[in-house]
Amino acid sequence: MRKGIIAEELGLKYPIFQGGMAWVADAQLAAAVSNAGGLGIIGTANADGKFVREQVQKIKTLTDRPYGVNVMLLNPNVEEIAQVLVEEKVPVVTTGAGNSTKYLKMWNDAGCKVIPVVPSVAFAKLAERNGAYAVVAEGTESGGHVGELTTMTLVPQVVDAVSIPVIAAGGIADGRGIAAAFAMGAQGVQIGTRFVTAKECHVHQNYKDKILKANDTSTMVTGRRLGHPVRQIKNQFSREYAKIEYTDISNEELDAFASGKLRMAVFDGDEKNGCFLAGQIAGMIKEEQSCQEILEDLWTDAERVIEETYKWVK
Ligand code: TUI
Repeated sequence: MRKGIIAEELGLKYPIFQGGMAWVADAQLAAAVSNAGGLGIIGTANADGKFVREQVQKIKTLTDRPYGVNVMLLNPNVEEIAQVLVEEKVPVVTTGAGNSTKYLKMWNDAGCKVIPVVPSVAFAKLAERNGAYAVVAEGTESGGHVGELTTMTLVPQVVDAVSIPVIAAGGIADGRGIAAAFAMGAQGVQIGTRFVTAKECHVHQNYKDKILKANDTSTMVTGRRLGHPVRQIKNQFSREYAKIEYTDISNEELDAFASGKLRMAVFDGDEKNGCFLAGQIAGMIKEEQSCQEILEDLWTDAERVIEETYKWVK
């Protein structure tokens, strides 16, 4: 199968991005994905500029292939990080959880290819107007911070609304998802949850096991009241949060209740108190594999699906 324009322009073997997952996607995971022919993306969550510079310098020692850095726009250190990415001449910058307008020019001027993650047509058009290279249209099936629209409805509407390339995300973990994304007009995909279980991913084994044991209804969304809906695997933490979310608890107390819980999941594997971000497709992921195995498997599976589905229109 031809790898397509976006992969050619970015210098990738496969048009497959690894999501820049908060506290999960470090330089080690991103380098493994880039070395295997996808686009590895370092997640920066709430980190500071120093941490991001160290991660970028580390990935430069681990791979000669293109890579990206995701900027979480709710991060109070975003200005400092934006500058680090310019100084380090990061090839691809993706953004999430907010409006990237303020930073697009400085990153474009520095030669970074900027690819905002968008939850709606309006944000996709805004990104295009401001000079984005492409957009990731991310459906609510995703793990972590989510919008309202599904991948099935969002991707074709974004494809129709903009002329820049569209990458589909949310609910994709195998060749069927990739084939569906191509059918909807996307030129590539971004995958998160499946890479959490990658052998090169450093998360606590309990986090991987939660995904490997999940089924189709294992995730839920909390945080709508504060305007930051987050999809995660159901556990004691998510149930307790849901129980208090619409009581008379103050916003500050609610925020404090969730603070640090993702790190408890990632680093301590705290099954009761941790917040295990994962997408709705977690139920499909049944084995730990290397990044190379994941990418090869995804691509051969997509080729097979596309050949087989042709019979339905012949
Ligand atoms: O960003 C993500 N996923 C994330 S970020 C994250 S860390 C976090 N920490 C604390 C609170 C919330 C999150 C974990 N997972 N995905 C990309 C994404 N961006 N999905 C949806 C959006 C989005 C939402 C609103 C993009 C733009 C947007 O604009 C709203 C506005 O008013 O600017």
